[in-house]
Amino acid sequence: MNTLFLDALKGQNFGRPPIWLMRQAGRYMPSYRNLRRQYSFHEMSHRPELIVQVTTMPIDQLGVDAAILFSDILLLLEAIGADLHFDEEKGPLISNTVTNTAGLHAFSLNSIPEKLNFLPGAIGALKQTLKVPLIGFAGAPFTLASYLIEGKTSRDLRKTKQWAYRDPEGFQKLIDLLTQGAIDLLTLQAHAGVDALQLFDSWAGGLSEPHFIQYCQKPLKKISDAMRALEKPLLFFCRGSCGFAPLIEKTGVTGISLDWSQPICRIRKDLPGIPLQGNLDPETLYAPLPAVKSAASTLLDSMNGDPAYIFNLGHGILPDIPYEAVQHLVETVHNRT
Ligand code: 1CP
Repeated sequence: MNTLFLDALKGQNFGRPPIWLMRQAGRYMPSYRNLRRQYSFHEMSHRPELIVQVTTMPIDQLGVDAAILFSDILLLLEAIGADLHFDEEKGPLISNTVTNTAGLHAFSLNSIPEKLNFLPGAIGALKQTLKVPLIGFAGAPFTLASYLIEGKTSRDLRKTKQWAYRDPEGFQKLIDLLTQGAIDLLTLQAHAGVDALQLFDSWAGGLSEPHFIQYCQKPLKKISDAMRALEKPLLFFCRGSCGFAPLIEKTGVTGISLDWSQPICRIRKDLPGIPLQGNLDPETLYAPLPAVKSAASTLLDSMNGDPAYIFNLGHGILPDIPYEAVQHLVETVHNRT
């Protein structure tokens, strides 16, 4: 078993830094695109044998040091009652959006175990074959709320923020529901055997500080306490995590996954000890291969010898990134001694 990733999460990695990549199983991989010609994304994320096949692709083909369960943060919304559809062009769409507290009655956490009953089997099968740790994940309440309210990926989160400002009490009810939903999903994955967890609050970077505290930091503290009780390490990612890092650290979460807006060594100076993951700009991978290597080496040099450092991008791999660039990146990190 390759334990570099779990060692770094304990602050005790004295070897080279581990590398895994957010969205490492996806459309930039030729083998993923081939399989996707045969199956819809819905089928691929619901059939255990396909989940296992896709989760292991980046391990077998790239040799990354951790696997992340092939799934999507929006499956939780589907499991609690959202009418979710992945459109080939427009991305995820939800038709029964919620705009006020009266609409919350349509959603129930009770259906999670039944609707996601395919996950424990897929996780169990993965644990039998993988030689690297398996990461489970969930979307954080604010980001999930944004999909339930906007019905799609939104750049400005207008309806979401309008609700939060107009009716804070009602909006809090939605956040509370989704906080418990995230805890239920992470607990299900923990019981099924994942080694670590990551919470994605992708769109929380657009919040004011008081709203970040209320709708991101406080729920994260609850979720982090629940995962500590289960003794599972939990990483937290949001766009804007560099700026909000001190608030994130206060929650007691195991580690922080940083976006690329600041040098990671600067965050390290302010937050000694806590595991830090990141934070190469994902678009670096469009550069010629020698430039990819040089950017990765600069980042590695800046964190040289840090026992709590995990190499990753500052956000997910984009679908049209050249596969060779990702191969080159992984080799660059692996060749560190
Ligand atoms: O067409 C296809 O083949 C589907 C594309 C796809 C894939 C490969 C979607 C639809 N989801 C996924 C997998 C996925 N999503 C993973 C898998 C594990 C991994 O390899 O990392 C994970 C962790 C996610 C998480 C996710 N989904 C987030 C949070 C992380 C992030 O990148 O910010 C969000 C916001 C989503 C929503 C989502 N799902 C899919 C799309 C196209 C979108 C819209 C947002 C986007 O494009 O990033």
